[in-house]
Amino acid sequence: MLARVGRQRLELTEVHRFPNVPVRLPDGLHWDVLRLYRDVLDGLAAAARSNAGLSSVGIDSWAVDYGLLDGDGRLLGNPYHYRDARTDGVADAVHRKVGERDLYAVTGLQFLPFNTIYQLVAEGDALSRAAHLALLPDLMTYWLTGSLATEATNASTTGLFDVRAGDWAGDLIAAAGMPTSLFTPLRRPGDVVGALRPEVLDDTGLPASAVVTAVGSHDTASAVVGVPAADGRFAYISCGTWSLVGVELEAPVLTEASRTANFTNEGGTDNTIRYLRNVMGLWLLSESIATWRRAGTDGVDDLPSLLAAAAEVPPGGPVFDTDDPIFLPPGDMPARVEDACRRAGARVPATRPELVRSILDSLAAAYARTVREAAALSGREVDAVHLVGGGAKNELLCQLTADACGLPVVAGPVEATALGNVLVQARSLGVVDGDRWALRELIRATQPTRRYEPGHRLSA
Ligand code: LRH
Repeated sequence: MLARVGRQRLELTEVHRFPNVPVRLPDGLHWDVLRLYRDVLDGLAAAARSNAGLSSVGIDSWAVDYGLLDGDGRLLGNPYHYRDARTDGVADAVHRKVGERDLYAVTGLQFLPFNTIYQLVAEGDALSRAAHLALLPDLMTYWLTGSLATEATNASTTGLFDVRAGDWAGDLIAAAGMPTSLFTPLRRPGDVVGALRPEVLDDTGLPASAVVTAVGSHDTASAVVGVPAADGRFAYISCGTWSLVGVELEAPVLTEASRTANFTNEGGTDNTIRYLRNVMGLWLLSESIATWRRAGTDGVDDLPSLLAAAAEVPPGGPVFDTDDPIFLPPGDMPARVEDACRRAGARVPATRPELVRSILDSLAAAYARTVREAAALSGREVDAVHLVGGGAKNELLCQLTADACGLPVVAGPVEATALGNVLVQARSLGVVDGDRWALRELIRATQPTRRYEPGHRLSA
């Protein structure tokens, strides 16, 4: 995404889009990380072609995943995908060494079986060959600049970060049996990382004056900056593959009630806390469509028609628990949804539109439950829900969410993550100034949103 930013100006242009296709190898499910880096370079080259004066680059991605580097900075093996099964059962072994209560008291992190701490333990001997851990956006930053460090918002998703100190949790790292030397110094959103390597300038045509600037490199941290709220009385749903549902706080909530409700305290930009839960998200829908595509079913790539048909399905249909971990791995999603409906004692969806509607109804119910819990556990009053990310394009989901929450839903921007990313860069460069509310005001003034009131019918 190429951005042009000024005090009254915020424009995004998509210059390069590429698929991120995981690869199944004999040893498990991996990201194709060199392909991703190649596409990052191609994207930067496209940006350079459309703007000769490009001044800064900021990188964000999904959380928790990493590459391991040796002492010379060489990548040891291809990074694993967090949906790989190698972490099955690992958490129990870790919790026998460090109890869940103790983990939560330090990290404030929700339990997800793929948190970095469990993935690192699953590495076994491979870990002893590694000198450094590089979370994926930090790996890209390292390849672009030669500078290796860990951006703090993403570090907060590892399960090895002390949320109150805002630093690596040394005692916990030692208790989990890992060398502290694996973890590189932290950088914060807004820090200038440095210039691009000469090979990168060659490959992309970017000017030597361009720098890489640290942003909220956890995509959700950037997305929350990109929420166009005017005051703190909002909940957000950052809605893409995952739906991250919660509120923004000034301090973590580390109570036992919060732990048992599995709420997370992830680090935000400007020393905020993203108090949220992971809801399974549009993965349920995208993996259903992928399953139908693999089976050669006609018409499954026409999402607008599928959603229009789902909107015609009468309300009150089957609802299931979207948080069931059976939905995590890739594979036959419709079969798992049908099974979950059966186990919930609900009718099994009989058609594709019914199955899509069941997914959206179930997600909306999960969003409403999570917004209510986030407000209750944090004491934060919420009078609007901001739904940002790709899901903001899904009118049916937005309306069902407003209905289920009993609150207005403000949908958009779709590109909240990119907007949050570039605004933190622009502030670091002195192009804009002010706190996160000033950044959000610029988003409100420049980006369209759509408001959904509870109880309204969608017009065709
Ligand atoms: C969303 C996200 C989420 C993490 C998951 C791995 O893209 O970063 O916040 O929990 O991916």
